Amino acid sequence: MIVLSGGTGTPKLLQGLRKLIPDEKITVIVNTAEDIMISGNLVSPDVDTVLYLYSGQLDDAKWWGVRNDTLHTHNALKKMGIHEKLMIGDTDRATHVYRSELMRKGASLTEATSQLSTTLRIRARVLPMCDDTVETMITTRHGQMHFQDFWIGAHGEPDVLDVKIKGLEKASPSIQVMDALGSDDNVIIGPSNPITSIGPILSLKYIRGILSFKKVIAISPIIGNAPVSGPAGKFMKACGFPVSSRGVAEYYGDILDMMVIDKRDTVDEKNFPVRTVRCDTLMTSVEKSESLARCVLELFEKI
Ligand code: GDP
Ligand code: FO1
Repeated sequence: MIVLSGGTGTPKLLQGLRKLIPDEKITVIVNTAEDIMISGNLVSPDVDTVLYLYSGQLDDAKWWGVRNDTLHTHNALKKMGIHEKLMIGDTDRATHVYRSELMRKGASLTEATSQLSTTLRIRARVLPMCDDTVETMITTRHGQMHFQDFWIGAHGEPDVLDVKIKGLEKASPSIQVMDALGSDDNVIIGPSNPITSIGPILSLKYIRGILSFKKVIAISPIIGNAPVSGPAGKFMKACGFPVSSRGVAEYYGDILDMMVIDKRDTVDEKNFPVRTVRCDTLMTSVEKSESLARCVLELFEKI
């Protein structure tokens, strides 16, 4: 099973999926367009969330960082006048240092992630979507800024005029991503931000073409006219899509075989661009994540 993931909604689903399928049977292709250098090391928030989930370290109250992490280095740097954009926990920073040291010695992000997975005894295959540098840039009336400056620095508050993924035109999926897609027919697009988490993966060359030959089921991250959390609504509006499950289905287009929408969703299913199935998609507990994952797995039998 292949799962396309960002750093919050889909990891919640993975938490349930791993109760039903052994980790070694899962390949997670993870967005890297929110990656950022902090104090000389590469932070890959979505990849790290997935790694921490599978290694049992994730702070699943925030869905980023390590549970009970300390901030000694971050706070010491602050006293020295270095204000890091992201609050980096000490154990989390060790991951960034380990990754960046490997990369400084010539490893790709994919190779460094594989080493990290081995070190953390992770059996799922966690694949960054690519090894090229890609950056999500948000345009507001104050100008263009990095996703993390918009989301953390500006608290996600400014109106969004446009979203651009810098570097995507020159980026390619890694060989490992291509191999994984070549050897598995079932793909779940998790309930992640369509524009900034799934969009970058789908926009890489070859990906849409390959997915059109696969069984692809997406879970909508939008219920009614709002995302469950985060800035997806603002981003969809800025990109010209309705903020609804229909908007998500229109954005994903004809790669989809089915879309799971929430049982409470008020969307009109008449002339929906793809076959829909209703489930409880609000994953407020591991049990609810598992039951959504079970529903999705059963749907693959019906395609
Ligand atoms: P990010 O990388 O932190 O932005 O995380 P993702 O892109 O993976 O996830 C963010 C998206 O997950 C948001 O658009 C939310 O609406 C969606 N989301 C979060 N929790 C849930 C949930 O329990 N159910 C559904 N359906 N969507 C969720
Ligand atoms: N999100 C915040 O809102 N504030 C933070 O200080 C913060 C630090 C941080 C450190 C490491 C990491 O992997 C993620 C972190 N996040 C933080 C989450 C991150 O900004 C975004 O939510 C993700 O990029 C979205 O996937």
